[in-house]
Amino acid sequence: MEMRILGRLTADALPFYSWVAVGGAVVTVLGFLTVVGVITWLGKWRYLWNEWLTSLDHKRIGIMYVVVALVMLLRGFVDAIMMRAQQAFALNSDGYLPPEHFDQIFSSHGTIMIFFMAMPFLTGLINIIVPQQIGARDVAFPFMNSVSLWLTAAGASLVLVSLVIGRFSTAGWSGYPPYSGPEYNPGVGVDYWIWAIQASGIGTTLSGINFIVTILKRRTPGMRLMRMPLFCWTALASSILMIFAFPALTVATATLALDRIFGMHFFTNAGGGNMMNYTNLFWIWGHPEVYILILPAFGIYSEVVANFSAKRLFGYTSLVYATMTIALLSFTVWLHHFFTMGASANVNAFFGIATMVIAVPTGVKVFDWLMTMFRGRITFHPSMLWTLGFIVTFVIGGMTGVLLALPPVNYLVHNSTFLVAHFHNMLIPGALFGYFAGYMYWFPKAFGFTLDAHWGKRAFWCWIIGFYLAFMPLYVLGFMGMARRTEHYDIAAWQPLLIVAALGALVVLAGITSLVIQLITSIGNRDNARDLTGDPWDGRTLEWLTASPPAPYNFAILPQVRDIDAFHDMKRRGVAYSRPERYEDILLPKNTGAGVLLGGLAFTFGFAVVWHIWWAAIAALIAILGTAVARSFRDKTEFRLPASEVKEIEDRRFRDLAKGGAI
Ligand code: HEM
Ligand SMILES: [Cu+2]
Repeated sequence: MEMRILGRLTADALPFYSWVAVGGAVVTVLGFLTVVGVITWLGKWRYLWNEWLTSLDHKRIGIMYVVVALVMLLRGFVDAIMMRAQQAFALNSDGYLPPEHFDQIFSSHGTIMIFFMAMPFLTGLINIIVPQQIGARDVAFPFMNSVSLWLTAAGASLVLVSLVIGRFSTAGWSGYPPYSGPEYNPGVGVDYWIWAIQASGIGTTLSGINFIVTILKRRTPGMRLMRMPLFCWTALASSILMIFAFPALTVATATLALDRIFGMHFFTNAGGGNMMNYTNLFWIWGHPEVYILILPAFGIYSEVVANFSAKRLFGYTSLVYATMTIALLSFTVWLHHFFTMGASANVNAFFGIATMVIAVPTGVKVFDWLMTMFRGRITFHPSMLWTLGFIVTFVIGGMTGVLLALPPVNYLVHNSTFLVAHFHNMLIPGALFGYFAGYMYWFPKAFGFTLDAHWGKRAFWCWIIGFYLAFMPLYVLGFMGMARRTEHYDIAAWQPLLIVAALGALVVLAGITSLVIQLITSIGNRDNARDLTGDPWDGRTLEWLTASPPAPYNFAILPQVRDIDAFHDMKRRGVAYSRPERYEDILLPKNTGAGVLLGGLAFTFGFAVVWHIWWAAIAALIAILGTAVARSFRDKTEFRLPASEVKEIEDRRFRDLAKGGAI
């Protein structure tokens, strides 16, 4: 065999197979160059490196996670619009996308939306908020936090690079063998997918460990578990799912890689393997994954609904138990993703019933949210609108989920657009609306000024109307027999519905545009929208006690908690803003570039393995080990912020508090 220094990487990797693909590559490269150019032009590289990229501050890491999520949301949405356009036109014609390219697009859309939009969004929000809600100064392992971020960024970069060099997977976001195996997919697409997921999946496992230890060990005095805000509980549940579920995905994709690279037979039936092992492993991760995505959103809705009803959350204890019950049950239902595999009727019945049982704790939650609003003084802040839109829409999605959980019904609509409608029904109003609610609710905490409410409301209305237009037709199309991932068709009755769905996607586009306008106008108007008190919404939980944006240490003095809704309670007792006699030195994590380096090496490793550039892969692996070892010999990982500086920062905060009328 001829050995090539660049493995299988040749000039053929450029995307000249289709003009649309060339366009995608050009936009990606130009976008990248523009960002680099603007930063250079502004002379901001040093600032960016010192203050952000190397930062171990949980708030900055969280913000960077959210930036990744928003950028990837745009990319994932472009994919969605392209698919909607293709299906709207492709009656009795090929449309404008060749099948090969269409398949890459649904694969990258699903992969991006789940792994590189939703996951970083929720991880970012947890990072920014949870330490503040439990009265902590940072997460338990700040360096590991940075490593998680950069592993996620490495994975996202692999997906983006596949647009320019080579191709992405055509095997969908779930990558089932045998189609994703070497026999049917000898190219690089599936490899890009595998290594993007490996990098981010390991990052997520580390985040899960980090959040669990933070929540269990870093709570301020008096913050008992049963006094934690609901967002902390859902973050805890989500993190527990991360550490138990993600390894299954890591193993599934790693063994798939072994089949692909070394010709092993984990999933090839003829070689003594079993492809259904992959499907099982994938969904043993995959079902808990949907709760990893949705539980933090439930937490956000809970905070928002209580805050903007000006009431304590109704049924706090039942919400905690419902959350943990859902987390536990989520491991018992994975087989509902492949009822059609042909397990016995009893097996299918078991998993069908287990699935429906989840509707019970979920119903408890909906009931509690409604009761929280009942007789509350409701403020229609945009975050509250996202929450209300969620409650109504989510109930519909939940009911279609119960339908899908019935094996006989499932046989009829399996892999039809009914399923596509169902899971978007859960993921968009269920998860994404929650992240938007959190984004608009906590934005002032992160940046010190509030977001424009008018554009926030417009964004909401466009998203919700667009959502209904885009996805209700898919329920109908499912009953009409339209399979998911259809590139073109010859059934005229489908087309009107697909055109409505495409129009819906355009309305969502208006929603996304509103979000962009909201951000830009709010930044322009920031001097008039300053949050001087750190408490713009008359908040109830501890994150509103810190300044906006918070000092690097969050709390100069760790707060004493006496009640659920700790901050509300402190305000009521008139002790929220008491000053100590004197301040003490505070230890904070020192910045380090090691996380960025590890992310860069993970990217190099992934890219090298994708293209079979073995020497580079081995070099990257050695460098990763070397960096990890070198870092572990570093003893001075913290610095001391002297009490005098703490006092200066706090003096400024109290001046702002007075100016804002809080004291
Ligand atoms: C914002 C509007 C969105 C639109 C218009 C949209 C549209 C689509 C379309 C047209 C498909 C292909 C359906 C088919 O197979 O026929 C699809 C698949 C998918 N979408 Fe979305 N989507 C949106 C948002 C999201 C979000 C927010 C998520 C996740 C958080 C998501 C996750 C997925 C997944 C996992 C797939 C399956 C991909 C596969 O078949 O492998 N989508 N979406
Ligand atoms: Cu499931």
